[in-house]
Amino acid sequence: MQISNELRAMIGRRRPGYSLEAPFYRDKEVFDLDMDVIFGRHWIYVGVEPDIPEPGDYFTVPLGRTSVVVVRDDDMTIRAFHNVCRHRGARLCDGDKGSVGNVVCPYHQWTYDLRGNLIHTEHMGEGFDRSQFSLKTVHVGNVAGLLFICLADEPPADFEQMRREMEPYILPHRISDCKIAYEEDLIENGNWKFTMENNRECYHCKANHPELTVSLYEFGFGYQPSPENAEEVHAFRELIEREHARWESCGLPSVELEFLDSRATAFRTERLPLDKAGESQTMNSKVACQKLLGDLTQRNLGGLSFWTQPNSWHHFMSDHIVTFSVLPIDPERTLLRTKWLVHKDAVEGRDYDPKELSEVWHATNKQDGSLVERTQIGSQSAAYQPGPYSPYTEELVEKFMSWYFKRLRTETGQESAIVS
Ligand code: 3BY
Ligand code: FES
Ligand code: FE
Repeated sequence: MQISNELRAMIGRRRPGYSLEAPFYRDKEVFDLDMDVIFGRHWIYVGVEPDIPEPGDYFTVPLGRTSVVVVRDDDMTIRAFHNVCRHRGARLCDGDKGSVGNVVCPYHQWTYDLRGNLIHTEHMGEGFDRSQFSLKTVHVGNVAGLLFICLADEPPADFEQMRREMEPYILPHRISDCKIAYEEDLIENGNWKFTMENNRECYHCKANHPELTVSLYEFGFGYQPSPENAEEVHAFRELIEREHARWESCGLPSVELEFLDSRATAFRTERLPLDKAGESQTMNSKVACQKLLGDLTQRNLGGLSFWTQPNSWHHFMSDHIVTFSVLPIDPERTLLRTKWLVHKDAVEGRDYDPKELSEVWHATNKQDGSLVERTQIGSQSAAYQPGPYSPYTEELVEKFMSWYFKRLRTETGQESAIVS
């Protein structure tokens, strides 16, 4: 994509450790570049295997003006296609989710099988070669049941490393044996980078998240560490080490992995203790589902978190999983798609109550949505100028932004390519 000299200069003069110049959160040119370079050329987290348990099940993913259909075919393979008919371009699948035998275009009924082959058309004549009009495919990546798509012809090859490194962490929670107990789409009135900046820090947690901070340790998640709190931070690090040893001895990898810098497919993970009962991110920090995930037998396994760039975070506990996908709609609106997973044999009403299960993150998402909107509004005032990130509690915000700029510069040819 060609970019203007102004944008090129703005990318070039980004000041590390500071929030961005206002146009990065508002301008259409920046948004188009984000959709091309960031969302068009990286692995984007979109959903989970239990979204589509049966052949013919599909879900749609809105990404700016693009829509992708993720579908399970008759052989149980998960595939993804552009949600665009090869006849005259009509949107094929409606709604967020559904189930089909074949994909039939509502306009003139061109019909595609679940592998994207065009198998039926009327009035196109004898010589019409349907094989030339298959649906356009999109790459699918699967990390232990977490589904990613990549719109690029050649996706970043380092996805494989992320898969290899993350599978041992995630597999014990057995996503493939889960069902979605609750899901929610929230439209945040802000640029997607505000959503991500907000997620990468917990500086705001104490004042804004009464429900989430029931189970979060004050010094966990980069919540309040700073030199003034050196003693508490040290004690928390010791607790982490003890808990890691306990969890690792039960076969649960727990140590932090951080690859946020040098990779196209950047991520970070760590299993952290939870406060109070230490079982789950709930209003009383006890499990919300009596049936535990996979073969897990202990409830107090803390929370395994997995953060990916550009667009997701996930929390895995002994009883449930919460997973978040950030999907830009336009420069000033972002869809946050959240799913709560429990064991597929857990019975609603007996083992869990969807309201209790989702209470903490439902409230937290709403609070974060208002913070994002507040920042969108404030930062568009003439008085706004980029402000400094805390070197203690906003370190991961800076890491997100430095990755973002590295990717922009690499992909727009302002820097020699980094290894992917
Ligand atoms: O969900 C997260 O990963 C971050 C860290 C803790 C709170 N939060 C919004
Ligand atoms: Fe799909 Fe005509 S646009 S069949
Ligand atoms: Fe928050």
